[in-house]
Amino acid sequence: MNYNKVAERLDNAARYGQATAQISTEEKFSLEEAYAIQSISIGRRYQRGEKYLGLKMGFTSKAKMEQMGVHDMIWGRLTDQMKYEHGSEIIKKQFIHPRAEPEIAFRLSKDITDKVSVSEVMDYVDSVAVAIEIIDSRYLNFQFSLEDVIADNCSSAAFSIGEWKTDVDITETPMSLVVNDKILHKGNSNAILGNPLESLVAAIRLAVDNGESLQAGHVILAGAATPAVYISEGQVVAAHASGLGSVSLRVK
Ligand code: OOG
Ligand code: MG
Repeated sequence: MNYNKVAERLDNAARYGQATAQISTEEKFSLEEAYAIQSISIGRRYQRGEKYLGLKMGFTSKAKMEQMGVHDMIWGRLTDQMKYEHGSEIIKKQFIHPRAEPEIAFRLSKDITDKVSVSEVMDYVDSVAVAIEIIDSRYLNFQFSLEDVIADNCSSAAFSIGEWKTDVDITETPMSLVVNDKILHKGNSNAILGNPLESLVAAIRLAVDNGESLQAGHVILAGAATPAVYISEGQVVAAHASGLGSVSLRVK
């Protein structure tokens, strides 16, 4: 398999908002190869000047695994181009078939170079927030294998983070996804691997194992606690988490 070619194809699909066929139906490839392609594809974004902001975890809840028919944890990279301010506008036409999902975000207080345990991980976090993630698979009909979605940087497209808060326990936090003031999905942060801190620990382990840097200020999204919903023009899409408040985006 020509990794560079596949990476270019996925990067272009994201850049120009144009779906492409699944890679795995053309050629089988391994998880390791999928992460190699992701890394090259993200490298193209860095070449264009985008900055690495942190990591996102995927398929850390049953709700998400079942919705997408994929059953293993995945991780991808976040860049500054994906970041939207709370309350800002997101232009649907720039995406293919975007979906929104509610998440918990962690911000690191110090650089991390080694694995950490659940009991010590909060020593490395300065604050937590509610977030909306916009995922936009670059594959036709939002369908993919585990390898496909990893190569596609885990469908990462955009995210918005609410107010950063300190001293909020987020282990069992009711969360919801709200569109035009209507609650479409209710969930709980404990749906994320039983405790979102487990997702953070896993993200750190994966970053350390793969030589990905984690520094003070970097952000980690723990994965959605509920299924994702397709978004359309004119909507206000919000994520809410008890004790963390809300974050919203206007879809144009
Ligand atoms: C892959 C991304 C999964 C999550 O929070 O579980 C993800 C997808 O569903 O397209 O971001
Ligand atoms: Mg997500």
